[in-house]
Amino acid sequence: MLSKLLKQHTGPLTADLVLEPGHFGLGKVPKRLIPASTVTSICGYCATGCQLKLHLDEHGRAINLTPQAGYPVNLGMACPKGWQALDPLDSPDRATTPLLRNEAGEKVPVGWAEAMEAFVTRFKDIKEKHGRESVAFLSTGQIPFEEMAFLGCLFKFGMGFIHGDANTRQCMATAATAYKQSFGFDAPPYSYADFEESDVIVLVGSNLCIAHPILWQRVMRNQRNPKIIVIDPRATETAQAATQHVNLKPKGDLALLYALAHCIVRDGRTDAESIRRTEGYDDFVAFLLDYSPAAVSDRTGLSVEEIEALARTVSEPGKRVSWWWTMGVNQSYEGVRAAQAMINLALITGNIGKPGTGANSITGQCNAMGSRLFSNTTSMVGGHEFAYEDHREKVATGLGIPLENIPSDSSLAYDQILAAAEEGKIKGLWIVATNPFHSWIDSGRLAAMREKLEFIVVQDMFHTTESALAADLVLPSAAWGEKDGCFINSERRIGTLKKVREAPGVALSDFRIFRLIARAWGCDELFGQWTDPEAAFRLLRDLTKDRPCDITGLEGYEMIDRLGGAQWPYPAANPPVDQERRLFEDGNYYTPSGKAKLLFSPPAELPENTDSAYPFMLLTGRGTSSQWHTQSRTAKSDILRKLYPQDAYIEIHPADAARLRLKENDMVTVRSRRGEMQASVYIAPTVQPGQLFLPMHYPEVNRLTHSSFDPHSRQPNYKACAVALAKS
Ligand SMILES: Nc1nc2c(c(=O)[nH]1)N[C@H]1C(S)=C(S)[C@@H](COP(=O)(O)OP(=O)(O)OC[C@H]3O[C@@H](n4cnc5c(=O)[nH]c(N)nc54)[C@H](O)[C@@H]3O)O[C@H]1N2
Ligand SMILES: Nc1nc2c(c(=O)[nH]1)N[C@H]1C(S)=C(S)[C@@H](COP(=O)(O)OP(=O)(O)OC[C@H]3O[C@@H](n4cnc5c(=O)[nH]c(N)nc54)[C@H](O)[C@@H]3O)O[C@H]1N2
Ligand code: SF4
Ligand SMILES: [Mo]
Repeated sequence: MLSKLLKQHTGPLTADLVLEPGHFGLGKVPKRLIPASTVTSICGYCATGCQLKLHLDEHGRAINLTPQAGYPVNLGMACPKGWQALDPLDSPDRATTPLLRNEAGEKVPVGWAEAMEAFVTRFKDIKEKHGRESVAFLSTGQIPFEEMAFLGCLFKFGMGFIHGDANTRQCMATAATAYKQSFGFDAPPYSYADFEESDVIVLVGSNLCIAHPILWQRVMRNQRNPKIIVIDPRATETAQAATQHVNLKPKGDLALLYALAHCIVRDGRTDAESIRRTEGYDDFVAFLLDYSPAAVSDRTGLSVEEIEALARTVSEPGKRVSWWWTMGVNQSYEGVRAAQAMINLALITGNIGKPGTGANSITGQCNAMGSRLFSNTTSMVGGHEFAYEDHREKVATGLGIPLENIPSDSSLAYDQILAAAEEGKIKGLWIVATNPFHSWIDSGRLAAMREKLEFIVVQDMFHTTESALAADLVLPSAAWGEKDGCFINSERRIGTLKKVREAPGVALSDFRIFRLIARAWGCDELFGQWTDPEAAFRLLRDLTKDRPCDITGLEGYEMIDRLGGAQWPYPAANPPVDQERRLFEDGNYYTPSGKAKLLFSPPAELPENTDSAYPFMLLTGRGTSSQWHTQSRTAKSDILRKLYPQDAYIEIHPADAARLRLKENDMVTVRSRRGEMQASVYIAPTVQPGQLFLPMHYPEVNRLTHSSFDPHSRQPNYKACAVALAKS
């Protein structure tokens, strides 16, 4: 039944399909129901960044939507989440008023004045007693970047704290770090057109059909009869639809990618011109000597012949090869080096800066790319660094904020913030548009940590998320559709979203909440220019001058819409003309030398391997195209709810199921060293023997996962831990 469900709902629905006359049996639409007008908005779920056309009634309220036909991203398509994007707005679970925990421990509705007083009194009190390192924020990749920047600037430059990180750490930190180290700036080089212009498309740890269905449609539009290779331990929907599935062992990627480079160098299938634009080639060649196909065969689970053949395919002279990766790479204890191993392959074979090529990280959340440039967490707002004095001076001048307010210290990373909370060093936490009590790795630790925290504020559109339930103060926020701003998609395209609904009750946009907080904290004179999202956009735009992400040529929201979205860079000095652009066509990178760096290190051991007590390797990830993360939104749509299994299920190989005498739908207990959960059995050869797969959308899943991190990016290793299975 499950596979049938998955099959039904992986593909996109097109406007034509759904708007076919009489499709809903309505016949002719009565005149009075014809919407008064339409506006466009970028979808608020994934980083594909599809544009939707919202149909408004005569009061300007969105009553329906269709995908936008001419937009260069989605070309008239949307996936089920996009089609149902308005549904969650009407949910009875919406947070409609601030809620404050009283002395009896109950959360009671309060007005904004009382909420602000509690926020300021409690956090100021903690700061006075314990200093500027005692409160942290955890934010998101899912609100407009004007709001993210406001939060980051308010917290660090206005309220005077240091530590803040975003849930992009769970998601994109590896790609961001890999690009920064290799190219000198966090710069995914591609445009979606490259999917259509490639001869060999290699998807590594990416289930595109489920996670980015519209990008899969872009692959399907490729007229070059491409080879589509999926490197994934699971036979995912994408692997099944590809021309080749490379069924490697979990975390065999780094060894495999080095072996591919070994063969390519050995056989002289390199590109001398491209290598001249790199640093470290000789050391890389020496390093690769140890990575012959035979040497990595065990580690990867692949035969020498398979590896040799793959090396030939990804280095065929005259062919355009593109590398694409997502969470199967990023969420690993050695994700940065694995990402860089793909960057290295692209560089040594000359597959960069040309149509249909690239080492391309596909982002996750609608505004993960906005978070990377503007959240003021790991990097300073506008693509700057806290550590550089000239960057601090530029940001201080640009924002009209005293230089002494700009810290030079970098923030603790997400896991370090939570560890500091466990140790009692961080006493206050402000969680904005993320739900870590469900989504963070080894989440049982958060429940314990909660007891140590003096004050938790959760700012969310719902009061029922796992994190909101744990909060002392809930700040009700407007959602996508109820506010303005911009997102940046995976191919660096900036697009606008629009307010087409009123927020329920007294909920306010995150932007307005930050303005209230600035006033209540007493630092609003620093943020006088942040009057509305578009004013903030202009401030931020001007900050990007002379950075690789320079967007000074963009006048404002109207111009972005007129252009069909705009990829960065878009400098005023030299505004680009093409609608779809890739980086590095001139072979110049953003490093001081202008050359890209070839970076590598030996593969490390799995942080938690299987053993006799915990004999299965647990993989986690996305379940269906209709489920989103912790399900706060997708569970609120009657239509989406019908498209996916309601209760947790675990995928197990038929041989393992037979050995354990398990039948389809049997209930099992899945146990790791950290926690356990119940799930029903789904028997399928999609996983290899000895491996199991759990979709991340069920709250118990992260009770099992193992707290281990990439040393360079500090991204969690969500996709490999040891578990045991027993019939319940
Ligand atoms: N429907 C839907 N779409 C989404 C989301 C959602 O929640 N629902 N979330 C969005 C977000 S934020 C993100 S980050 C993206 C994620 O998009 P993806 O990364 O494509 O999704 P995942 O299922 O997390 O992981 C991808 C694959 O990695 C594989 N994998 C696991 N371990 C390894 C390994 O060691 N090596 C390799 N090569 N592969 C491995 C898994 O089997 C899985 O098939 O999706 C975005 N799109
Ligand atoms: N085991 C396992 N765990 C994983 C992963 C995995 O593959 N396996 N993937 C990881 C990845 S890649 C990601 S990105 C994370 C996602 O993890 P989370 O970010 O925790 O997941 P979401 O459910 O998207 O949470 C977003 C929250 O913001 C709220 N919200 C939505 N819009 C707004 C708004 O405009 N304003 C405010 N204030 N709130 C809003 C939603 O109601 C929701 O509570 O999960 C990670 N966790
Ligand atoms: S593919 Fe992503 S951006 Fe496009 S409609 Fe679906 S969720 Fe929205
Ligand atoms: Mo993500």
